[in-house]
Amino acid sequence: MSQADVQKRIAEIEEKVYSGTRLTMDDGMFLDREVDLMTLGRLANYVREQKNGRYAYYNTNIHLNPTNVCVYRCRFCAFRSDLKADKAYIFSDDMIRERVHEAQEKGATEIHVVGGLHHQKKFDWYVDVVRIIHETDPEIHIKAWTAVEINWFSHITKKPYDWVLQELKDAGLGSMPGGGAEIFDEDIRKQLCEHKADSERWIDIHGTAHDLGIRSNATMLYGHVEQAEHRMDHLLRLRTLQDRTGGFQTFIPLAFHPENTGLDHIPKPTGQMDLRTIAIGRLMLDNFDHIKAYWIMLGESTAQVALGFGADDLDGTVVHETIYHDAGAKTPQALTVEQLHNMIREAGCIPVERDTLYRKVIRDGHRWTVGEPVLA
Ligand code: V47
Ligand code: SF4
Repeated sequence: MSQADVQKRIAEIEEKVYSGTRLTMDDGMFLDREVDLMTLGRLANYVREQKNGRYAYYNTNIHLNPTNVCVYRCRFCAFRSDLKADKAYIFSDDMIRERVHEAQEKGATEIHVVGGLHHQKKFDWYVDVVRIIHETDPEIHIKAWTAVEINWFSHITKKPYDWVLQELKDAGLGSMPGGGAEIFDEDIRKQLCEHKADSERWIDIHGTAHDLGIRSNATMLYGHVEQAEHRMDHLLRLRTLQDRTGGFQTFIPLAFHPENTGLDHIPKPTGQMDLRTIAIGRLMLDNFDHIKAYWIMLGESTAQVALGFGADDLDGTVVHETIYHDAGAKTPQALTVEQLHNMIREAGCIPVERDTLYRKVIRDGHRWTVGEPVLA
């Protein structure tokens, strides 16, 4: 493409972005392959400001990975363990209660629960994890179990997804995290995680959850063996489901961390790629309210800069993260609210503490309540 043609095409896309016209697969491919980072950032920041003004959200949360024992062997995963390996662990009921007490002490509004698929545990154990948290603190929002886990529960109980999800909802489940999406393209998925829930199942489970009133997040694992067309296909499949249900809250691009994985010959994605992926996500997912720059995975510096490239959310204080730290993340295990505020203010944004459902959190000493959703 000549330089003049590139400029003409950028002008067409700019026109679409400023008039709120949906971008096509071709537009997305052009953005990914031809357009420089600063142009992507300018356009993505325009959309970000239309949707969220200068607000930048964070939440006060804590992680719980109840077991690392997993039947699957995803090539990108450094977290999983075989049952008999030294690093294998499983939380007892009391350890779960202790984690909830720690969350309460820290004023957390959310507990984020994902883990391995422990083949010796029955579905009741996974339901009990949710039930124990809910009984220990009925106020804390439980964001638990990815679509891969829901698919496993359906497999071991031989019950449909809506039954599994309703059981979990009745036990106290509030919403679902966005993990397990990886890359939807079937060939790439086969190379990464051949046996676990395929993309059709992942999409079906999130659609079923949305129909039951369970909101969820969506992720995309990038920077491994995928190419631009696979990322674009992934984004468009998410956009299609969101058109039908409106149940996704946020999109979280996840940068591949190679250390201790079966793909450790692949270098980590660069800062350019991180920011480009955030910006393209913001531009293509016109029906998503939020784009999350997960600081644990991006690092504080890139996450802060991402607030000017389409992202409006940093995730949270995140105590006890293991999935990324097992895979070589050099970020701290937790950030204080003051550190998050400073990061956000320095980026020229206004910090807003949100709950899992993006409602404003109002604090009075150690107590908290939620207000209305905050959208510009
Ligand atoms: O499904 C695992 C990814 C996911 C690696 O919904 C890796 O708010 C990069 O989904 N390098 C789990 N990625 C984490 C997740 C998540 C995280 C934060 C917030 C939310 C949310 C969801 O982590 C897995 C997989 O896609 N993952 N190993 C790795 N080495
Ligand atoms: Fe198991 Fe999840 Fe790791 Fe895959 S990514 S091996 S499903 S823990």
